[in-house]
Amino acid sequence: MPVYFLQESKSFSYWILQDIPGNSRMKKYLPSMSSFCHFLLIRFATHLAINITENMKHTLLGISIMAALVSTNTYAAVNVSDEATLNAAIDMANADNSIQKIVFAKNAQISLNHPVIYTGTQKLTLLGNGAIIDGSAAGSFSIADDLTASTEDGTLVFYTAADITIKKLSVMNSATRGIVVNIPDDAQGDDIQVSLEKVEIRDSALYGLHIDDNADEFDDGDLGSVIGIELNIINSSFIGNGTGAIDFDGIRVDERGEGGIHAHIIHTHIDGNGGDGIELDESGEGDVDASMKHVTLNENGFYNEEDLDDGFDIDEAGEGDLGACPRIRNLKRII
Ligand SMILES: [Ca+2]
Ligand SMILES: [Ca+2]
Ligand SMILES: [Ca+2]
Ligand SMILES: [Ca+2]
Repeated sequence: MPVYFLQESKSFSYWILQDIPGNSRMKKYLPSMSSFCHFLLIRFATHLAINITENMKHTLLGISIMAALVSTNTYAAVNVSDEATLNAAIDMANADNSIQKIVFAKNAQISLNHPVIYTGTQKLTLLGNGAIIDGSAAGSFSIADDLTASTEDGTLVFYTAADITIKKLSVMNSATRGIVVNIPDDAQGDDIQVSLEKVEIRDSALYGLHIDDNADEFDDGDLGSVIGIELNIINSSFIGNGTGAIDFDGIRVDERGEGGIHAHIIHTHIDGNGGDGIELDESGEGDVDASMKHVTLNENGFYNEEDLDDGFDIDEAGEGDLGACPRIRNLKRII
């Protein structure tokens, strides 16, 4: 009569049922499991001597999912609720590429004194659960005599070419840029995907969202990585950013070198930003392909009264094409 046993998979992301001739191997597995799993297995020990019916298999598989959820490798082990736990979670993800998810406490209010910087190489999802991050004390920028501003700071900064997904998170009052994705110059492989759902970036001094694949500090020149950028935004808002200096947009994408920009935005407000509402700036090989549906672009571009900016600005240069839907008016320039 077979005896079934819960065996840890090599990836530690799920568990499988295995037919084992006897239960003597159970103790061998116990030290590598969490205490929660120990408890489950001790309970199962009373059932191991009997043949397991189809219903029991379902029960075991159901509990196996619970086991996966308590595995420390499925997400950072902290429930992010303040600056210390946010930094701890990001530090864990920076050090352990099996951590791909960070979960915030519901409606957490987080004030930062410094930028939070992700440097990992694995894709990462931030589940905000309605949390609000206030970046008014995080980072700084300088303004030159010609009124151009420069900074390396942002409230949330991602130095990575891996996919970034952010859901139900607000970034408010950033002293510099709200959310920054800085793509390494030597990035290889697939395009980076940046996906935002129910994200609000409001009242940043500089850019609200900045995705930067330009090697130049001031985003001049044509040097960038060989990968492109896919930006997907749904049910989000970018409001009141770019009020600290000239030419800072609600959303800014700088793409250089090989690769293009593919931006798809749905049910989103991009309003009241000092520079452009959104600027997609591409050069070198690659296209700009943009679509918007149910998006507002109201009252942007007011900061510099001598050279008003736009709702939607697309720059496509070098080899490649421009495709946009629906019709876009008042394009600032297309090279
Ligand atoms: Ca590129
Ligand atoms: Ca601009
Ligand atoms: Ca390009
Ligand atoms: Ca191009």
